[in-house]
Amino acid sequence: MAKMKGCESCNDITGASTLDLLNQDLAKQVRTAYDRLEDRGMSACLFGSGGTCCRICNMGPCQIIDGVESMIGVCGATASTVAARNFARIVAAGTAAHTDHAREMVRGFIATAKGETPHEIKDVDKLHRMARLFGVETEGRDKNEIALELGEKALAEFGQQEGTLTMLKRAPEKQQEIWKREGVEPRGIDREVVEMMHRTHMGVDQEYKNILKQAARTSLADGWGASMLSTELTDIMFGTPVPKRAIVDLGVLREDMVNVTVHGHEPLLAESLCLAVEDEEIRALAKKAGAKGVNLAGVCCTGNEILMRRGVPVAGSFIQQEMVLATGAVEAMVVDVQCIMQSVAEVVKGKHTDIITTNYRAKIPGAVHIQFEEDDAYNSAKEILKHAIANFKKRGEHYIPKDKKLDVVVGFSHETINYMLGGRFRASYRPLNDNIINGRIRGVAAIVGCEHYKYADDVHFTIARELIRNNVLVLATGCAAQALGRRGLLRPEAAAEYAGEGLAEVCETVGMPPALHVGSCVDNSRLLIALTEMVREGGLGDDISQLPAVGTAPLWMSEKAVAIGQYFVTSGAHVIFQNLPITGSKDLSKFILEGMKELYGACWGVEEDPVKLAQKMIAAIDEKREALGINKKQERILMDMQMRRELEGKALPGAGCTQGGH
Ligand code: NFS
Repeated sequence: MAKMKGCESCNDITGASTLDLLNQDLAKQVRTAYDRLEDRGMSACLFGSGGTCCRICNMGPCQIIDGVESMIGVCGATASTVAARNFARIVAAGTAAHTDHAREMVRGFIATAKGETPHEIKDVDKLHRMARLFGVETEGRDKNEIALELGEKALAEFGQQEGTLTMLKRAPEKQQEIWKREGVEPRGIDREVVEMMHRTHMGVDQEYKNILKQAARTSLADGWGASMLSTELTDIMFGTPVPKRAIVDLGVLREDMVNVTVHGHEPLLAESLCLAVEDEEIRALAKKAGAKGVNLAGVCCTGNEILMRRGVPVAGSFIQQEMVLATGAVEAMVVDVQCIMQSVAEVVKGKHTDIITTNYRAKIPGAVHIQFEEDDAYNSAKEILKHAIANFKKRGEHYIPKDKKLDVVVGFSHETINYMLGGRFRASYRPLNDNIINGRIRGVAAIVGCEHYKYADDVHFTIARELIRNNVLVLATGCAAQALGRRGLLRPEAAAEYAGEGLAEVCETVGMPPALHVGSCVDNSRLLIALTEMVREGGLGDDISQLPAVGTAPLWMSEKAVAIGQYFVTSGAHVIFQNLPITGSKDLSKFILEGMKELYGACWGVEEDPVKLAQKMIAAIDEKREALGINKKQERILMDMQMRRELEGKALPGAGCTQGGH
């Protein structure tokens, strides 16, 4: 295994446990993405990085140089057209991934309502709220009956051809007006992706702003459509997350148990595995194999889903998937869809570990395929676990990092944030808004998305530390949230260690960390709702673009991250990435980095240096504070006893107790 960037101390991107593992001989033999990056020995293609490599027809591929007459496409396509088409296709692909995930969740939700899965409708309050939104009658009806009708209406939104998506109605009115004015209200979820692919086919839409208009519409079909449907229906089915303590660390693997890691995205599989590990037959089989039981641990966003809802520990994020296997202590890595490196099958060669693919849509050479049958979910899950148990006795040389287990507090759904600051009986965002207005909290920043291998620094941590130090409350999702967890920012104690005075005061009083884990990538839709609630609460403007709120997905790797960034921008929130594949066109860059603001009230930003990126986020927040007239240097009002008592009455439910495990 190649030396990782920045791994001289624990000041690295993967945490102390990974460094411990990397120092072991067995890990040194494993080849990871770091090695492959090094072996490639060439820098990334400039045309690809700049967005100006066109391969959508067979007259090319054409490499375009902006402003050079002889270097336009064979068809005449200019740099702005090609870069816009490529950017838009990234948004479409990211949206498609969230859409297919969401569709499976809605289908699972319908099957659950029909009693065809081992799951049940758990959050009846949310079921009723969603039913009202979708015009489903709730009076005198059984929860499964309501869920069935809701599920069918939700499923219809994927193939809908006319009208607009129901969830758009949840947005601030002004946002809805902007979308109507700009003609970007999505009609149906699938329709927008298909139209985006058509319009970027050879010889169709060749005006970059018009292409980007459809990209905006497609992204809204993701954020306010697919992703939001997935989050809400998954919450109804598996429970809306509430704060709980858990562990994010490679060291969660167990010496004395069958280790099964669940990697991917759709929680139907992971939730079924969570039920099946408790099965009598499975327990007995594990015992017979000499193990105390089956230890489930998450990887990537599936990890986030069961971490948030069940407190199941997370072994590693995207960047650590190969390292989890390098321990030699995993009996099976069970995967479904998205963010699974093909190399995992290579890493386990010669080891007792099996990679088990479970979804007909995602197979990997060298993996064992056991189809997860949704209509027989429990037995499918048991079959997968039996396969893993059979490997336990074959476990050979292995190493599990010890004593470095990092505690986190997770489970900050948008409802939790509501209760947390507003109290159980007066749930509201008022205290958050008040603390922003009085300056204790400067603003809110979302740190979301992936990780990758290109940067030496601990980018997520560096950005978060800078924000927190400057009294900006951080909301994190996806692998970024896990990265912050590994570096200790998801503990309530981190407020005293890292936060500025005002933010620390609020965090300490409520008992919350200065960075809140809000969920998986699909759960970025929770942030849209949180922003909407802040607008609705009043005092911070009448649309999302006026809020002192900003987002980043610095280490974006997947196309999904760009779709997410685009739906935030189209919803009025400024978003800064470390890079975007648009630099090959001046016009397109100008439009994305400035012009979009005129249309949606927000635009993209790019900054490679993490500290400068954080400072730009703070500057964007200050600009909003200035416009709202709340940026005046306020005399510091220290909380008196009365104020403290009021907030303490709203102390975070569960944050102080241990609810980890399953
Ligand atoms: Ni998001 Fe999740 Fe991680 Fe990136 Fe991949 S797991 S859905 S895409 S890498 S955050």
